[in-house]
Amino acid sequence: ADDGYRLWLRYDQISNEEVREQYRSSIGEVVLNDNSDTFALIKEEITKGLSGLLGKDIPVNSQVTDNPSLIIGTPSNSNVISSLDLTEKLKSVGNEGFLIEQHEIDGENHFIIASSTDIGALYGTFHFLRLLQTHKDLQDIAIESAPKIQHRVLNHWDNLDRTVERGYAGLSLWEWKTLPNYEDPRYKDYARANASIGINGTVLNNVNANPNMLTEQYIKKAAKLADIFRPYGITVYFSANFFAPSRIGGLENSDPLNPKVQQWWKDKVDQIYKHIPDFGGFLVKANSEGQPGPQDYGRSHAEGANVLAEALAPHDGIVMWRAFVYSPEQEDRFREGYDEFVPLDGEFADNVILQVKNGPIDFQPREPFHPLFGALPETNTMMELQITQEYFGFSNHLAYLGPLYTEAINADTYAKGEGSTVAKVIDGEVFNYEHTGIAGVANTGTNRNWTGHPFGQSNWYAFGRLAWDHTLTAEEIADNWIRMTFSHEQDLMEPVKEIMMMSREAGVRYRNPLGLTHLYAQGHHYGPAPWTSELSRPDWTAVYYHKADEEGIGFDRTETGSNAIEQYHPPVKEKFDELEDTPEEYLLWFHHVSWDHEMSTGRTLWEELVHRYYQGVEDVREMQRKWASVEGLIDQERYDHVESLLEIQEEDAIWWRNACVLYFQTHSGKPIPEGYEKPE
Ligand code: GCW
Repeated sequence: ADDGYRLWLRYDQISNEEVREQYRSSIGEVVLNDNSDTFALIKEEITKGLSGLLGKDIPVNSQVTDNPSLIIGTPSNSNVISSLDLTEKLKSVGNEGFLIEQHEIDGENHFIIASSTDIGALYGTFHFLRLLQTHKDLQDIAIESAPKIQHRVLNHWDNLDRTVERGYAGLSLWEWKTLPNYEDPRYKDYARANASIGINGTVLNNVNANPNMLTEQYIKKAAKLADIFRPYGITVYFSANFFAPSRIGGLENSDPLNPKVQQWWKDKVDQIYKHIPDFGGFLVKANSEGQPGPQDYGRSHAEGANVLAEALAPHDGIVMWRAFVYSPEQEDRFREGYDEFVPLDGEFADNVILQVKNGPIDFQPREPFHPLFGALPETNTMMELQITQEYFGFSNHLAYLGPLYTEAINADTYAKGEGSTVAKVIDGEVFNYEHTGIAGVANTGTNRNWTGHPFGQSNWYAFGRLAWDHTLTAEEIADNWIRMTFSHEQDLMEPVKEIMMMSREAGVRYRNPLGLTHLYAQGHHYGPAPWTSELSRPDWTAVYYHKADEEGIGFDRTETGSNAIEQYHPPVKEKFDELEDTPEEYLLWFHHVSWDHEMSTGRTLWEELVHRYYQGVEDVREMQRKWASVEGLIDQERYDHVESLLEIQEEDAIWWRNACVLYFQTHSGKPIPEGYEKPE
């Protein structure tokens, strides 16, 4: 049975004989010295990978025999690597980067994977195996690879009782009750999967943080995980509850300006480093959705963050401070992150990184980029993406998020003129940030296949690949993932790639077309409830976001409305200011538009809205047809699983369409245009 546990690291024998033979004849042995924990893992991985893919055991030696060899090493553990003139190149790829090259040594052509560090060599090994898994030609290979972003971290919204906030793939992977004694083998598999895509950090617990995470008991448990993750290059971080000093430390308050509180954080951090010498630092959600923070004492976010930063600085730890703040009093939630944090630019300590969600609201199927990107020249700024599908049908729906991620990171902020993309902001290029980072809210859990939906794996994969190299396209990543996860057959590749590439837009169409947003049922965020108007907070209702009335629909964020567009640099601001210049995907994000407004298709806005909702359902049906065409080309287990989930997705798409169309019709008062089946 194939339950998908192996993720993209499958290493089944390459069925294309020509390709297999080429690899077999050019790799006669592996040469390495397994004198460190990481090199022991490299040996394990390459042995497993080559014997699987090539269908033949490849010997591992510590010196080159006369075979064509694959030499893996660093200048300090390999004579061959140190004898080649790689110093400059190795320097330029840095601490985590690597080189993959072919060299003639004593008349024989050998491959080398070289790095200045063990971890770099591990990344190079995974990259090399990926080349084989995707059947790349190795002749004259010359790869220099280095991550563009320093901190590539998963954020687990895992609670200490093992429930996972917005988790749809079972329980938390961390078995707190049996740690630190029992090492679930899955911990290692988790680390390996992350290392294979370049993820180098993990925040173990939910940002809605239980203060107990910072007690000695949990620190010791986490230390065990850190020990397992370390040789894979993965650093452990904790989410910290800002009131920990008073909640678990016995102090009177948690005021960041209270010297006792400051001392408490220093002692706490020292204690953590005793158990986890390479601890990464804290992630903090403060004064957001009921979480405590410095504002409870009249202090600013910077004053709060800096106390933690100061405690961490001597250990080279960092604080990832979230910018996800909004309050019910404000007229436009869109504006709040920017309004709150831009005045603090320059006040944060050097080892603080502000963690900003990709869009200004909350991980919606489509958002314009967050205006904080490009607005903080003096504050390290990292991006937070959501891998778990909170607003995308949980693990029931197929939604490949590669296109969402690339849309967000390739958006141009114009902060320093054209080409100041979000990618270049977060990789530090635009403002010369000292620390750079990208975070993904994990979609992993104890499900046999890790992510619930078999295609959920592709989002974890895409996040990691983009975190390493944001110049990759969503399509290239999908291509690699399909080859590694399913197979290389054209008849499978084509339709599956098409399904993936259309799936995100389909999800936008049947939920929130034309820039509508947040029409979800409150709380669970699965199904539609565009009619919600009376909740404990106005900014959690749907009517707050769509503002539909008899005249039209959409949120006016121009000068006549909340003027949120002023937060963007020109010409982005001008583009969103003018109804005619606003791309239709973003239309209702920025304008309240008449139902009769003529769209580029010649349809009225009302007709276009209806059309898109119907199109979304048709897209899902198209995905079903394409999936049906691959039956027999992959194992039946995964085929059936996806097929059943697509049935649910079709039903849900119809539910969304009908709910939204019928509800908006109560405002537009217009008939469903001819030719569409009647919603019920
Ligand atoms: O997306 C919203 C979620 C909350 C989450 C919050 C956040 C962890 O609905 O569940 O809390 O965002 O990002 O802090």
